[in-house]
Amino acid sequence: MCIAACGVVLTVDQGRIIGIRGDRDHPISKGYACFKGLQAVDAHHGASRQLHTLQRAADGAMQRVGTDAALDDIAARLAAIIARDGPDAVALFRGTAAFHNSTAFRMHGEFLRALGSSSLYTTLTIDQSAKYIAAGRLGSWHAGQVHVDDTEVLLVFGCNPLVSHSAGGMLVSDPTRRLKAARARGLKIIVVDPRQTETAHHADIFLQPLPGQDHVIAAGLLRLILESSRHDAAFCAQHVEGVEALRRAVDPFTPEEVAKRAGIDAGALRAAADMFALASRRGAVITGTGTSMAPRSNLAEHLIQCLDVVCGHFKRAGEPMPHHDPLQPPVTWHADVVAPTRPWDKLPPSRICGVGHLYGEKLTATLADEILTPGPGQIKALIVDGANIANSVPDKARMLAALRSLELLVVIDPHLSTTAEEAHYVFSPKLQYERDDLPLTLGKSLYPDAWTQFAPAAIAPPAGSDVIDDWQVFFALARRLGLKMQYGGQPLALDRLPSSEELLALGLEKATVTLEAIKQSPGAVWDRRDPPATVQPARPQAGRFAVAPPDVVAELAEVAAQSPPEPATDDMAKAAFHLIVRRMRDVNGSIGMETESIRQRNPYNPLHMNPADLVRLGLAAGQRVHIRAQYGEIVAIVKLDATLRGGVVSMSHNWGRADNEPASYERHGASTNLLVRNDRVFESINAMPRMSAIPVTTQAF
Ligand SMILES: Nc1nc2c(c(=O)[nH]1)N[C@H]1C(S)=C(S)[C@@H](COP(=O)(O)OP(=O)(O)OC[C@H]3O[C@@H](n4cnc5c(=O)[nH]c(N)nc54)[C@H](O)[C@@H]3O)O[C@H]1N2
Ligand SMILES: Nc1nc2c(c(=O)[nH]1)N[C@H]1C(S)=C(S)[C@@H](COP(=O)(O)OP(=O)(O)OC[C@H]3O[C@@H](n4cnc5c(=O)[nH]c(N)nc54)[C@H](O)[C@@H]3O)O[C@H]1N2
Ligand SMILES: [Mo]
Repeated sequence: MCIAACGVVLTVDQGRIIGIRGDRDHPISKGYACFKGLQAVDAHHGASRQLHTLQRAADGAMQRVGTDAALDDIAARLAAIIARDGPDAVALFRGTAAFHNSTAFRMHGEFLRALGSSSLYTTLTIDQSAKYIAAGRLGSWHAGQVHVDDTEVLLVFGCNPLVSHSAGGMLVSDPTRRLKAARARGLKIIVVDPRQTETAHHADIFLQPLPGQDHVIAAGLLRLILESSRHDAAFCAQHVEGVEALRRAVDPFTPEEVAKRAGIDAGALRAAADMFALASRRGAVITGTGTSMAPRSNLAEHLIQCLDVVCGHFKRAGEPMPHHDPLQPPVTWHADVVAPTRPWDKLPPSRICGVGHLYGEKLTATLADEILTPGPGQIKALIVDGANIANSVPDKARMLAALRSLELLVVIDPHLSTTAEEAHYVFSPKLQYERDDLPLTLGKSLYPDAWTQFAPAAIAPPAGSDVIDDWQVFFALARRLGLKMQYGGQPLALDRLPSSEELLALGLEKATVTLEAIKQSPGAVWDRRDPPATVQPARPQAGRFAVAPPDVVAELAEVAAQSPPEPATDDMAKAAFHLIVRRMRDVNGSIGMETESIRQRNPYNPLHMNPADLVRLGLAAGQRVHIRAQYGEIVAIVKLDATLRGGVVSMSHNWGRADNEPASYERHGASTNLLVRNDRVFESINAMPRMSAIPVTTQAF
């Protein structure tokens, strides 16, 4: 249910899961599993699960319908839309739950290709898409970063892997034990976060800035490192373009200037630069949603990645590589730069904002407007798999209006989510232990050591239910539409329903192992090379990092020219805060919210506030407050959180229902995406809205 993919052992009795525990023999998670993953009994057998195919009746109520009848009608409507408006009018949204489902994941692309539609949207473009922009502008190191087990210093910006299990390739499963072990062998940690997070508790240096200042802090760190020549000059000479231009661009960001803007101590900034650059030649930066969701996220991500670049913090020739991901084609890794490609420079702009598409996906922040704006390319039908976009996409009011205006909305979801409630049809999918699956793989391994494991269906779906595999919806529509489908590079016959296992096997066309071989081993499978593969020398045609491209330099100059806002003093300003993002330990987005045992511990999403702020405003924990932003307003219950910087409040996302009535807050929570507008504050290129560091006021209800 989350990227960590911890190994578990199920106890099954008469077709029901009756127990679940961490798998002690699993090479990565070693018995570790967290609370949310251990709620499989309730998730699979609980009362909140939707077991039938549903259709919205004329009066708006959801009623049961036969799965085949639903598919017949959907196919007929899709055919009419395509004939009238072209295939791009049919869009698909892939959400978190579908990222954790290999057959669905693969089928999405094949289905859209067969339709001829380029309208693929996923959560990636409202997540850490700044990382794609940074790689496209700066370039990337072919052999990758130094892993947490080998590095001497970690610099963490806006990421809390001890709760999120989500520092890809670094700290995923069992993060606390792994971090403690690394600390015991001497790892130094620097954390930059407005909240003293679980991760920050292990930090040697903790900077607690105002949110939305990561670009300023990174510029300041770069200045300190370059000014004192503590960068890796030899590495830069060989692999980096624009160091002098970068030096000039960060010059205005003196420690005192950064301290003033970001609200941190200049001495602590100096100490962080010393620790990151001087004390170590082996280090790594980690960023997360905190940096990617605040304004100027693309600039921040670029400058933070530049810290690794100027210090030459990468795997060098001759160093061992981690195990190869057996699901990926074999790769020889080199100690050189994959040149920046800036693919968006060659693309037409989106008709809404930002670019037309990014690495094969359209931008999710533009989805509502692509549905609402008439003209060529307007989306008329949308299939949503494993996402709750009514809650998760910024600017909820506009997203809801868009969903309601669609000619056809089809949702695949085990719950009547806020999104499913708006749908014309809802299909009920098999859950994780009812389907055959392989762990997620996105090109590069998400795990510090690559592994894979066949997870066979452990139980059958509930008797009498209509539950189907997600991929079957697309397969069945393709058959009805008479499409020519491919799967795993081969034509896929549509006259015979394949098994999921067949599809998994077909999907491994680039893997170094067959599904049969993976199945031979009941546990996790490694592609062990003995001796392990090592990083090969740079290739003659290798690229160079571009640390100071003109658009980055121009944006930095714009920032330098803006004077930081004066601290406000009036009464209203006392109630003024920055609202920042945070993950809740017990749910993954909204996955788990409907599960009874999880709900009991987390009935709603509280607003976290620092005790001193509460006293200052005369508020108390447990009290209801209005949260007002420039573009919207919600209600929440206050929870004490002494780890927050004063003046900063935080609240988790993807809660709330369509009506967002204050009266139902204790049952459904409130939606922070009502406070975000996607047509006002967004980044260039990727149209990333301002989802963190949102100015708000809070007042007693
Ligand atoms: N339990 C649980 N795990 C999850 C998820 C979940 O919902 N629950 N969601 C999954 C998903 S989809 C994702 S993308 C990952 C995300 O994983 P992370 O990025 O690690 O997410 P968070 O734990 O919210 O950490 C973000 C941090 O950024 C800080 N922050 C906020 N604004 C700023 C800022 O402007 N600057 C800086 N420097 N910091 C800031 C917050 O205080 C917070 O500590 O987690 C995944 N894992
Ligand atoms: N304001 C704000 N908005 C955010 C964020 C934020 O930090 N702040 N974070 C963003 C990020 S990083 C992400 S990744 C997105 C997440 O956005 P989404 O992926 O849209 O959100 P989830 O809430 O994870 O919704 C997952 C849905 O999948 C359903 N589901 C659960 N299990 C299964 C299954 O086995 N199969 C299928 N088919 N469905 C299943 C659940 O019932 C739920 O409705 O939200 C983004 N939105
Ligand atoms: Mo995410």
